[in-house]
Amino acid sequence: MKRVITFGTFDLFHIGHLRILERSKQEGDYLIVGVSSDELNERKGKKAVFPINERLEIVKALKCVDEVFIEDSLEKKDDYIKHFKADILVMGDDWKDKFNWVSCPVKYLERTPNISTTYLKNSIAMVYKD
Ligand code: C2G
Repeated sequence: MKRVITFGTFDLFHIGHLRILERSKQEGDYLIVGVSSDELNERKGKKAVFPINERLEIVKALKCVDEVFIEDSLEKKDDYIKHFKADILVMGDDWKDKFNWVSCPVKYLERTPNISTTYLKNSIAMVYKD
């Protein structure tokens, strides 16, 4: 059984998130997803709208996802890979070559165009400004 691992914040869950998780699952048989903690987001200079327990619950409920955990640190990627015995790491290509140092093969998948959490936040702010 091939075990796939991927990571993300998955805030304001959208179609780009769903597609990368479904395509990650297609790389193997069992999909493990690390969801970034609120503290990790803050360190990355981002603030999630939905708190970690809700983002975790949404991702866990998806048919293509087998297991979830909280990602505390970007530097611990290889520890997570070893702990969950992952055979491959899959990330969107906005992270291209950023995680080539890990101990398993890495595949960067093309992002879904024209959608992102930042775009959603800006659209909502514009449409509902009054
Ligand atoms: N994604 C995508 N298409 C989009 C938007 C996002 O394929 N239109 C992918 C990203 O490439 C990433 C995943 O969805 O692989 C999650 O994206 P984010 O929630 O933005 O996660 P990020 O902040 O990049 O956190 O350890 C790495 C981090 O935890 C990743």
